[in-house]
Amino acid sequence: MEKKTTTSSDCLVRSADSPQKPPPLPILPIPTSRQLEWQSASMALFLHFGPNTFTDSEWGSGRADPSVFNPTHLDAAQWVGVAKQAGFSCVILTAKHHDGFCLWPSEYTDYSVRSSPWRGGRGDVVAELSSAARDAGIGFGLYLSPWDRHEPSYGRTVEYNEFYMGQMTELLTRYGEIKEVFLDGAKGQGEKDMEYYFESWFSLIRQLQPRAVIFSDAGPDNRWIGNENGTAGSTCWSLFNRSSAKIGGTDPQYLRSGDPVGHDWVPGECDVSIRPGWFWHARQAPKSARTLLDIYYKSIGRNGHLLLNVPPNSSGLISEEDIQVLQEFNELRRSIFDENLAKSALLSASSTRGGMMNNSRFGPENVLKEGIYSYWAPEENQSDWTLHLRFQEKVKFNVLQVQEPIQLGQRVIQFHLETLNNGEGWRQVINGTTVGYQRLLQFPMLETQELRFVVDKSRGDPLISYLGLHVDTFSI
Ligand code: FUL
Repeated sequence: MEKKTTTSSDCLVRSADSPQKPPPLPILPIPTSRQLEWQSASMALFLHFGPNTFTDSEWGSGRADPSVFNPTHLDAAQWVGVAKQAGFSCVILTAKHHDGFCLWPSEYTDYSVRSSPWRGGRGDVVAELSSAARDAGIGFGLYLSPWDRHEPSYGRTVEYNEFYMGQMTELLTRYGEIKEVFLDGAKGQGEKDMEYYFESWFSLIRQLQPRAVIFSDAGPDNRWIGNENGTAGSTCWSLFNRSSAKIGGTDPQYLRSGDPVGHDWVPGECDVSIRPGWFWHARQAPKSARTLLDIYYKSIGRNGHLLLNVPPNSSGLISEEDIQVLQEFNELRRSIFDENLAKSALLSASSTRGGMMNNSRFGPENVLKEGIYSYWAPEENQSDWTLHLRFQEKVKFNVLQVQEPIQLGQRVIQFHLETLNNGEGWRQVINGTTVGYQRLLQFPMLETQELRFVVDKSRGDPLISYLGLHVDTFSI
């Protein structure tokens, strides 16, 4: 009998018939579907607006006359248009800030737009903004301050919780879909002592708006990052222990970095204002586009979500100088990230789940496809986890972008990049900790024809869904 020799094309033909290896098991905790949707939206625009806008204050006393609220040119479509053009996928409005003034006509207080001259007392900012956001196809979220300096029942626990939940119900039933409910933990010193019934509030939000993520210092869905300058830790886990956090009193370092052994999935949200204050003040100017780019690297680039505040001014519009900065910020991001130099590389991996010749769906080429649902997975039980990139000619870059398929858990603990230099062999050039939804690393310009991305430590087999090499000539 003639001996049959096997060719590589035989292998491919045979492999096409053999069953596919399924995805690896997740490593818990993993995100819920609403958290996944929120995380992939990446950036939201925060809108601080209310009597403070007209009285040059930040923490209104709750005693400002409602007649101060009179934005003569309010145009919610302009706010939403600015957000959309600058690449933001959601707008979040201060429906009520600490001063207690309601931007919608609440039935539980007369301290609202109803008592103001704006639109003859028949206006509703929440309604105008929610409908503008819907028309533009972007998400809508709300901030309802627990601390209320106007409401007389504040300080009487049961009464105020009833009042607060009544207001929350109005907001979550009148204005269509709500993507995020933002609860801050601020409270002035010496304020009346009282308890907030957070568990009841969260249950109510789940009942009325099951797709909305709930933000607070301690989650349940996303956590405050522990500072108001938009900066996540350079190690940043979405893993967290809710039981170790207290709204209004959590260690900022724990919030910044998360918890590598946390049992809950509570990713960080980085809030920061484009201006020094949260509200608009005539004498304040916006940050530069380059400063926003730096914030982008330290929030989005560290597995965070960026919530950038752009406060409308007293005429009811986002100011021209802020729009200018947002446009520039958008252009900077596009010119850095639209081109991925890794796309011209020949890719290989130390191993591939299901075997290279088995027509595996986990091959290294997946790291060049956008999104987290296609990814490279190594074979099980390996000691080496490497992606190798070879270029036809030398490439130059100074930014690395990496993503993990977080639907299967956050895994990578530590990684590095190494380049092959003529005669000198492989040289480690940059290293980092944690990846998560997205990691961006900046470094001095590198020039090389061969490159390895190596995972040094991981909570299980590492999975990589995207690898980008970019050039940033703007950062200082
Ligand atoms: C804090 C508030 O005290 C600030 O005024 C601002 O609204 C910020 C986003 O949250 O808790």
